[in-house]
Amino acid sequence: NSNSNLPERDNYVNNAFGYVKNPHLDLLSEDILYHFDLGTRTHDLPSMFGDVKFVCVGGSPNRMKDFAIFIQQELGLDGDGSDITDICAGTDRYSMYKAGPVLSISHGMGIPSISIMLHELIKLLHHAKCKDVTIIRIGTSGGIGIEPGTVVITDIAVDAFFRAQYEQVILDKVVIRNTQLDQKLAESLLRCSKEINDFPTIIGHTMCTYDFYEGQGRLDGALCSFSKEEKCEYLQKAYIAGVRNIEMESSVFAAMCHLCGLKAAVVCVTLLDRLQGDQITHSHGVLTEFQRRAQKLISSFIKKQLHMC
Ligand code: R2B
Ligand code: URA
Repeated sequence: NSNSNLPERDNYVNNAFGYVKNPHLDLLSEDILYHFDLGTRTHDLPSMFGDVKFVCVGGSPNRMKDFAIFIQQELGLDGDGSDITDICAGTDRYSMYKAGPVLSISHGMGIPSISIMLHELIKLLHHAKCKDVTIIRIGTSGGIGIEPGTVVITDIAVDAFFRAQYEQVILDKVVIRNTQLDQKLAESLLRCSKEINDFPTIIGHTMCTYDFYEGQGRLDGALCSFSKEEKCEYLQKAYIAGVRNIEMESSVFAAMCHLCGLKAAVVCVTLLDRLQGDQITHSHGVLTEFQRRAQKLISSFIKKQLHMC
């Protein structure tokens, strides 16, 4: 049906040449990673990033800086945190920090923002000749029917109709992409959390939406055309479909990592239970402690992978 506008399944050949799947890239004499303010002519990407084994991404620049400083301490690396500086300081689109084999990058909010970051990140890993990289999104989310502060490890990302797919518009076609995440990685992360035994952690489906308010069935946006009953009915349906949390990046993250052959996980803490309300009412201190939970889990996982514990 190549001439119709009906959705198509992806038909990428999984070529063996690393993470990028784009024959046109080889024709470029220089590749400028515009939103990172990095490039293949201006920067020695293999020497800057060749040792990267873990990439952690999250929405906020400050949170990703804190995470890099935390990882530097946890891994016992040299430095007191003052040497953790923004590699993308030449642009304020994204921030990037490196602590040994761990790269920590902000991606902003929503699918378009993370998608641009992932294109440039995957090319960066390719140019730097990185191998065996694990990528983890550490995020926040709204829970459904679970205690706020619970960490949800995503098995599959679903859309607003609870379908395990991501629709990418390419030229004038809708292409449907798989949003399955690495099952073994999700289970190792869950085991890690059970060992820490400090906060509740579960595996579940994550619903990825295009908006925080109407798109997540909130009654407290600037616009709302549905009743409280309709909202509750929708969230109950989501719960029955296996959805345990809602956020705004997991579907395209899962789809792109899957197509590029990157081992990927999504680990989000829930800031509230959407069956109880829409506003995030916990104090700043409580929310910060919640966000540290996912960071603790990832740090302990990385240490294990590096045979440090
Ligand atoms: C979680 O939190 C942000 C919205 O507050 C969004 O980036 C997401 O996925
Ligand atoms: N992030 C979201 O996308 N939704 C929430 O409810 C909380 C954080």
